[in-house]
Amino acid sequence: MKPITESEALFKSARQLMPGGVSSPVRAFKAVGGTPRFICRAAGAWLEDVDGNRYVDYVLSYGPLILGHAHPAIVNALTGTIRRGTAYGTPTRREITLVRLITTLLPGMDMVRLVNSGTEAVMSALRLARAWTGRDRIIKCTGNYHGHADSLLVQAGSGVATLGLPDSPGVPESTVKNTLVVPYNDLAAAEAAFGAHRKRIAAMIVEPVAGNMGVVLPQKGYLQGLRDITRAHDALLIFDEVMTGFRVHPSGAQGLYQVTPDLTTLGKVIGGGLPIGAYGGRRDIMALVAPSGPMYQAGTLSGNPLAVEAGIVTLEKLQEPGIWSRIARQTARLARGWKSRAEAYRIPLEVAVAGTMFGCFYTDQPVIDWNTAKRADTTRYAGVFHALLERGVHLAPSQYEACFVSSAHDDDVVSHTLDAVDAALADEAG
Ligand code: KE4
Repeated sequence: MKPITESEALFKSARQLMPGGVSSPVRAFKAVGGTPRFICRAAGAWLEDVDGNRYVDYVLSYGPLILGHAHPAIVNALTGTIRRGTAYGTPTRREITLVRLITTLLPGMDMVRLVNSGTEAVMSALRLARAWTGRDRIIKCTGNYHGHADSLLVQAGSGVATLGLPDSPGVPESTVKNTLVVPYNDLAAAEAAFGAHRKRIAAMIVEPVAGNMGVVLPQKGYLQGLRDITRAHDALLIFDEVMTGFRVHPSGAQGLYQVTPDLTTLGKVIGGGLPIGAYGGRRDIMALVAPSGPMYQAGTLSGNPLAVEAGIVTLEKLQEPGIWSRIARQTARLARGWKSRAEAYRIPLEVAVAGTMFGCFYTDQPVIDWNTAKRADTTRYAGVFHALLERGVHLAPSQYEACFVSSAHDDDVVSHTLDAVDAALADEAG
């Protein structure tokens, strides 16, 4: 590794101009310490920083780049598209193509509205659920992250149903008084919440595979249980598949677990690395969305030609025989290799694999929710993070994120990674 003098200098300048020197908090390395690498180019599975160091990338912009960085098909498509303009503020043919792909691939989506981020998709889906049911309250799970909309910045609470307390200054108590919080993977708590707030709950929103407390899989029957409970209480079930969509399965978590939500939110992969989000679901519910119905939601750059084109190319490529399953196989190989090397060094490690994403917890306890996730050894996570960074492997700078794999992560890249993991764990074992 070359000295990271340029990244250090740029980080110093950036902190003068941007809060924490970054455009999104997790990138500032606060959870792991040290200096974030300023990246200047990327291709395939590889990043290059401003000091000329190269890294195999498992962040992939926190999920979107399932085909790897600068995939030629995306670069070519965008080069052609940009010559025809960047945004028209009008309907376009290609929005129909992208939305038709999404509705074909995801069982729960008959109709879709494109927006510009996952946060916007979730905000809109919750407003729609409230409009449809005429109810105000929503339920979310501790440790689930659904973007930074005020009413969802609530991590407080555990146990049964706890009326949310704001988790960020600037979020008025009045905004979160209708947000209930229950533990993930706890059907009894969800049932109790519905019982305690009968007929006042519009929806429960859940990450069907949790990817924002590390990767935590739904226990057997959990998602179907939520489907049954929400239906029994005339509330909507919302799957937040911003991260899991096309990552955990070619048809999302709803395809993998065969549980169909009323509404789904998407982002990341469907934009192929450009800003995008989407919400959608049952046709009768989506008919409420303006201008076909009274529920208002709008966006200047929603459905813009560039993000739509990158999304179409990504989703179409993922349909090519064998592509998605090959990424999943490489993901499984990485997870197996990581686990076996940790065992060899007697380092307690729990690894969760979900299709083309995986997560590592340095703990000897099963991780099923936020309470068990936060028991993992984050100091060890930070140690391994830096040991790998020094060896040219770039993970998310927080235990509470996921690792993502792409079609560009071939056998050589995975072998390079596992060699680095072996050395990093040897360091950790001391
Ligand atoms: P965006 O507004 O960041 O596009 O999406 C918000 C969102 C909604 N739902 C889920 C399940 C998500 O994972 C996200 C965003 N994920 C984070 C990664 N943990 C984005 C990275 C970041 O915040 O910088």
